Amino acid sequence: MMKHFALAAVLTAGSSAAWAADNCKLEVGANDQMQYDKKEATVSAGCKEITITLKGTGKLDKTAMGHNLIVALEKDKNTIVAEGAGAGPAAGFVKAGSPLIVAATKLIGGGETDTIKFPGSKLKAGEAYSFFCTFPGHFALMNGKLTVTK
Ligand SMILES: [Cu+2]
Repeated sequence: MMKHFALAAVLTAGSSAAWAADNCKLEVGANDQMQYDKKEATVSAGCKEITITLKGTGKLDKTAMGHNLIVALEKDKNTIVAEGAGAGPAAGFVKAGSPLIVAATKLIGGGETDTIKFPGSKLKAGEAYSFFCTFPGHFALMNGKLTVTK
């Protein structure tokens, strides 16, 4: 009983701004087994800036087991993956200037990190977004659901 009361007090005390701030930063690890360490994540369109950090937690070089992280609408995923394959390794498997891409990290290998920042206003709350890797053959395993709240 005391426990429930204490939790309710904490929830009430935490301002909505504090909760929203929690959804402005996202960190995702990517390993040598072609996996992200998250299958879903939530960010808020109300964030002034959303920061996403991709960490290569494996050991392999990016030419063998490179990873990136693209944020886009779920419905555009297949197109972006195909365009990325066409762009090739020198472009990090991302078609430069693609209007379908909300944000994209560079291609990294094990031990490397890349951080991207973009305004939350680039996302629409309630739409179906995804985060995924465009290294050839990876996106079937390396994709997650990105929920966007207000
Ligand atoms: Cu990958």
